[in-house]
Amino acid sequence: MKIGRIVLRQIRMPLVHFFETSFGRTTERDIILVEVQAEGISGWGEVTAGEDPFYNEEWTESAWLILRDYVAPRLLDQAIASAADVGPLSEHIRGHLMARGGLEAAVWDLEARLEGVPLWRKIGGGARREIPCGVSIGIQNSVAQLLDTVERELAAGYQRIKIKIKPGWDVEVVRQVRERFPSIQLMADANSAYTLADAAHLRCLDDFSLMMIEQPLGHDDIIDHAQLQSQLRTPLCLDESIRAAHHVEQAARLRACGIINIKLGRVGGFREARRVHDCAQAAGIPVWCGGMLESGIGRAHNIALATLPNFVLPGDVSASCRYWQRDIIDPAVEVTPRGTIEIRDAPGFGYDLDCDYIRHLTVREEILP
Ligand code: OSB
Ligand code: MG
Repeated sequence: MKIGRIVLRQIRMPLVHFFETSFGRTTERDIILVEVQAEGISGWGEVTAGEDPFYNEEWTESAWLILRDYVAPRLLDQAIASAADVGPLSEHIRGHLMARGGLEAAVWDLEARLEGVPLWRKIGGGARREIPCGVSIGIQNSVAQLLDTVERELAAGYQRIKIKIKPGWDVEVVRQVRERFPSIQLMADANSAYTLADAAHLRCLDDFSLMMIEQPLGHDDIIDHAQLQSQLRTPLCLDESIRAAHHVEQAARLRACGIINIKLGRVGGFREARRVHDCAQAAGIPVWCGGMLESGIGRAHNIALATLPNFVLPGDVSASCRYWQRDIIDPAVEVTPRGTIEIRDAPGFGYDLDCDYIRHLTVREEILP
């Protein structure tokens, strides 16, 4: 396989509803789409970086420069045996995994399309025909609004509810959600808003039978999480801290968490995502697929990833209509009344692209070389 052309596009998409985490509020996404071409066929990937360097160090602008100036030149006109060879071509770059992962995922999609097979098969997935879905609900303007939203998502069939927490929006909010919905699968995500000094406060969350508490401490920490885990009954789940399989080994060795959230972009693409998955499975740690408010392309990649066997818990991959008035894929991602997404058998990531709409949303484009 020889990639002759790479097209970078930045699209701007307003969210149906703002999404607020402990690090800020997002109302509109600026997403980089990566198109790779070979033998007259295109593969597509999505860069999952945010608009600002607040979730991790990457943002849309940094990803654009890294892709254009460092990653794309290494891949263009280079013969590669498989998409698994793409990651190593940019291993000399420190970090910037979301930028690198967007291109890597595009090549996996391309390889699957060239072979006429679904992406889930290409990556070794297919352990299930439908993936279990939960929702991630951001910080709201009031608890009443949050309770209404939880109710609506449960009525739509979603199997578990994740709420975002931060200091000042945590124990009392969780208490009220739990009181109103005593038996639902419930969890909380702090996006690194606490330190070990908050351990006693976080221990209050042990009263609410949460499935897990996600990334309460430092974005790059494992050791403090291990110490906190030893003081909590509720399992911790690591998100930000897991960027590679060796972080899973370290977390398992230290007993820093009971569960891991895998995000395709955060770990730099499918090759590393599979290693993270395999490593967690070997350590007896169940995983689920996280989300980054993706457009349909990233969403479809996530669906393929979540068919690997150890993705046994409901993830954050949900219906397009929760984010977008109109998605860039056709059909949009839909959720069954059972709270699942059914996988598709068409080649590549399995959905058609709405190219007219992508053109309409495009604010920047560059064709390489
Ligand atoms: O921590 O999982 C997170 C969104 C942006 C940044 C970080 C996170 C999230 C989500 C949203 O929780 C998941 C989604 O619905 O795509
Ligand atoms: Mg998270």
